[in-house]
Amino acid sequence: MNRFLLACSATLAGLVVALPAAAQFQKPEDAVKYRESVMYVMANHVGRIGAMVQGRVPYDAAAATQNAEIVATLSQLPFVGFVEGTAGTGKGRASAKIWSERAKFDAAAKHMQEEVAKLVVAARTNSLDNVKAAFGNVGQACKGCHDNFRNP
Ligand code: ASC
Repeated sequence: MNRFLLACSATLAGLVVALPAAAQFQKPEDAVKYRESVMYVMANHVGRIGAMVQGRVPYDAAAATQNAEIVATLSQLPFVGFVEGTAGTGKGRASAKIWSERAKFDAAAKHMQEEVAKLVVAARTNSLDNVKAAFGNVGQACKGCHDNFRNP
C-alpha cells in the first residue's frame, strides 16, 4: 500500500471509531439486536467456563483461558448498543434506568469488564481454584447489573 492510501485508510479508521454510538446503527432495533446478540454469545462462553467451575465438564485449562479471552473481548462490545431511546424497543429487557442512571450503569459495565479481565489472569494460571474464585466475582458483576438494569 502506498503512503497516500495508508494515510486515507488511517483517517477512515479514525472516523469510524470517532462516530457517535447512535450513528453505528441504522435504526434503534439494530442497536437492540446488536447488544442482545453480544450478550447471548457472551453468556454462551461464560457458560462453558461455568460448566467447568461446577464440575459438569472436566476442567480444561486451555479451553477455560480461551473462553475467558473471548468473554473479555465481548465484554467491551455491548455498551455502544445502549443507544438513547431504546428502552422497551422491540423485545428488549433493558430498563429505562440505564438512561436515567447512566453513570451508575457505566460504572457497573466497567466493573464487569474489570472482573472479566481478572478472570483471564486467573485462567492463565491454569488453576481451577483461581478460576472458581474469579468466576464467582464475574457472576456477581453480571447479576448485579441485571438486577438493577434489566426488566423482569
Ligand atoms: C451467566 C449469564 C448471566 C450471568 C448471571 C450470573 O452465565 O448468562 O446472566 O451468568 O446468571 O448470576
